[in-house]
Parts: sequence; structure tokens; C-alpha cells
Amino acid sequence: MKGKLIVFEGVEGAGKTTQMQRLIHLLQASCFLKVRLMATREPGGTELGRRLRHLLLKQDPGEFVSDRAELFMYAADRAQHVETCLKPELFKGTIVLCDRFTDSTIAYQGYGRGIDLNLIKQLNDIATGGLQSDLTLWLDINVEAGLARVRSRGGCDRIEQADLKFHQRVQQGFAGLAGENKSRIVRIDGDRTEDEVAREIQAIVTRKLEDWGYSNNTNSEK
Ligand code: Z5A
Repeated sequence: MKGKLIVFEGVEGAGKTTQMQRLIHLLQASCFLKVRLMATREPGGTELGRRLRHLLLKQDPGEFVSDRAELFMYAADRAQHVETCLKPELFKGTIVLCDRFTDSTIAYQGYGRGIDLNLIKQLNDIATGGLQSDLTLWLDINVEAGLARVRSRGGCDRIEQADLKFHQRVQQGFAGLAGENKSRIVRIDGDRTEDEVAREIQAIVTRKLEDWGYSNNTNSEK
């Protein structure tokens, strides 16, 4: 595939959305890329995915969603996203920035909910057809600080409402994944100002783009 898949991962409130938007603006403004750029997310990167996202995250205290049903809904969202969006864009040569991907399922449904990790890995393989990120930026933030950021926005979704221990297990999941996948996952200290985090991401992505053969005419972000 000619394009590249760059994924942002981390617990709630880590700053993924903020940093992804900053990176896309930076790349658009630079002469780095004459290629197409696209931003997307999971769940919800397709029309079907938007409906699944609503089912997954809406607050409905009266409705019980089993852990396996939740797992399969994330897998369905991913299968649709990979087939109808990610693979076609990557074949066209697009650089795709994606808010969450397969590691979130291992962290949330595996470490968080306690579903067998091998089952999740198999399901990830089926949903992605073997597609992996070229680079994953893991924004590592103190779990309570991340939840405080999200709660200060008001209105928590179904998963944000889970107890602190759940979110701590998720965090351990991301740490474990980063340890096992050093060439793919880069840890970024997310407990800093937006500008500090953005500068580190810019440096990492710039280096990667050079390694991948894109020419560098980027000016540093002021
Ligand atoms: N999930 C799953 O369980 N399994 C899966 O396979 C997948 C997902 C793919 C997706 O919801 C949910 O689905 C998610 C995991 C689960 N769990 N929940 N809930 P989402 O996409 O809506 O949630 P999210 O990805 O966690 O987004 P988020 O909560 O908005 O966090 P974020 O994108 O990392 O943060 P942000 O929106 O950029 O920033 C949050 C706030 O902090 C905001 O007010 C910012 O202005 C502020 N912020 C950002 N950076 C900073 C810094 N550096 N300092 C201070 N304040 C900051």
C-alpha cells in the first residue's frame, strides 16, 4: 500500500483529538506533503460506524450491553472502516490519521473488560484483514487527570462512566502494548501543555515522514 496509517491512542482525555487536529493543520500548511491527507476515527469513521458509535456510547442506564456484544460492535465498526475507507485511501497513497484503532480494543475490551486477549487479536485480524498502523502515537497521561479533563467538559458517555479501576487497567493495557511493539508504538508524555505535546509529535512525525521518503520542507511550528 502506498499511503501510511498514523494512529493516536490513549485513555480518555489524553488529548488525541486535540493533537490529531493540530497535526493535520500543520501538515496541510507545510510543503511536506503533496499527497492527500485524511482524518478519521474509530468508532464512527463510516456511516454504519456512526450508527454503531451511537449504540456503543449513548447513555442509557436501562440497557445492558454485554462485553462480547460490545466487542463485536467495535469489530464491525472496524471491518467496515478498513474495507470502505482505510484500505481504499491507503491504496490511493493517502496519509491517514486515525483516532483509535486495534490497540484500543486490546486495552479496553481485553485489559479493561477482561476478554481473552487471543480472541481479541484474532478478531482484530479478521476485522482489519491484517492491516496495521505504520506509526501509533500513544499519549500517556495520568488516568485521573484525563478523566478530570473529560468530566470538566460535562456529560460522560457509557464507557467514560466506568469506574477508575477499569480505566487503570486500560492504561496498563496501553503500557503493555507499547512495551511489546516498540517499533510501531511511540510513547508520548501527555501530561504536559498542548504546545509541548504538539512539538514532540511534530518532531516524531517529521522524522518518520523522512524515513518513509517524503521530502521535508516543513517549518517548525511556532
Ligand atoms: N473504544 C473501545 O472501548 N474499544 C475500541 O476498540 C475503540 C474504542 C476503537 C470512543 O469514544 C470510546 O470507545 C472510548 C474508547 C472506546 N472510550 N470512551 N469513552 P471517544 O472517541 O468519544 O473518546 P476518546 O477517544 O477517549 O476521546 P476524548 O475523551 O475526547 O479524549 P481525547 O480525544 O484523548 O482528548 P481531547 O478531546 O483532545 O481532549 C480532552 C479535553 O482535554 C479537551 O477539553 C481538551 O481541550 C483538553 N486538553 C487536551 N490536551 C490538553 C493538555 N495537554 N492539557 C490540558 N488540557 C488538554
